[in-house]
Amino acid sequence: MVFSEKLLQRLKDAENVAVLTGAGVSAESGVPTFRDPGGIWEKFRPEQLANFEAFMNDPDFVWSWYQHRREIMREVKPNKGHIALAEMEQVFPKFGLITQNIDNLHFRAGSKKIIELHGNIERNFCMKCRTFYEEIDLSEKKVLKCEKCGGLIRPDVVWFGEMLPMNELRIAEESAANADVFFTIGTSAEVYPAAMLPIIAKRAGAYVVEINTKPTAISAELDEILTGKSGEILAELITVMKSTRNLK
Ligand code: BJW
Ligand code: ZN
Repeated sequence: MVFSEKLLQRLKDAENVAVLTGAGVSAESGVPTFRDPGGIWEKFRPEQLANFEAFMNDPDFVWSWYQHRREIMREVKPNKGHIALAEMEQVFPKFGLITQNIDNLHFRAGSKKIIELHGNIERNFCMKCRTFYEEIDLSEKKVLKCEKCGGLIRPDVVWFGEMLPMNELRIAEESAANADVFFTIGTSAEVYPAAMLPIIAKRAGAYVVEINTKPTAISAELDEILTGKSGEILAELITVMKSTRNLK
């Protein structure tokens, strides 16, 4: 992969780098994406499962779908892309890793500061008394009831029509607005407000780079498009970043 002179210069000078990741970053680990063929949503539209009404209509069905995804996520490992992003945190004085993913793979790759916009699949809470439950037993195929109050337990993820965690969204918007270079990686940029972040960065003067296997809803608005698998591109990019900044 050839990186442009402009990108290399921007990275050499950058103090502040921010990254938005989506499901594509975990694809090379074996986690299905949402909107690609063979993805999680192929049989069901996102709105059919990842929303409050779907859960209330058939909690066991939606719960078993999350259990299935937990099974996949616990079996897979971080890939070269997650590892390169964890290393990038050490390269730049200010680095913001913003993820839409709920799969814990950035954490497992060693990233320390992660802004999780859509929650985390390993956290669950009672909808009635908000007691939190972690490390759910994967053999529980039927929705769990709270030990304290009998309320339904749901995953601590953000469904359609729900607000994103306010603090995380504020930090993400600030990181985007302050970035010298902003990467949007492995996301179709179809889901808002996350898809606004690269645009916020662009309007505030950042050099905005997309890494994806194919064009997205916002490609035309960005500065540079790197087409290919994010694990491969990020592994090359971190090597170049370290050498341009004289790091080992
Ligand atoms: C690779 C690769 C490789 C593959 N290497 N790349 C403004 C305008 C229009 C609508 C709205 C708006 N503001 C809000 C809305 C409504 C809605 C929305 O955005 N709808 C759109 C669909 C139009 N947003 C919301 O409801 C949000 N809440 C909100 O805004 O609250 C305020 C509000 C409330 C009520 C009314 C109005 C406002 C909440 C959104 C929550 C999204 N939740 C999900 C589920 C999380 C839990 C779970 O996982 O079960 O989050 S949906 C799903 O999509 C998940 C993802 O994080 C999210 C984004 O998907 P992502 O990561 O981009 O994956 P894919 O599959 O789409 O793309 C993968 C990409 O990777 C592809 O491009 C591939 O090419 C690429 N790829 N292999 C590199 N190896
Ligand atoms: Zn409870």
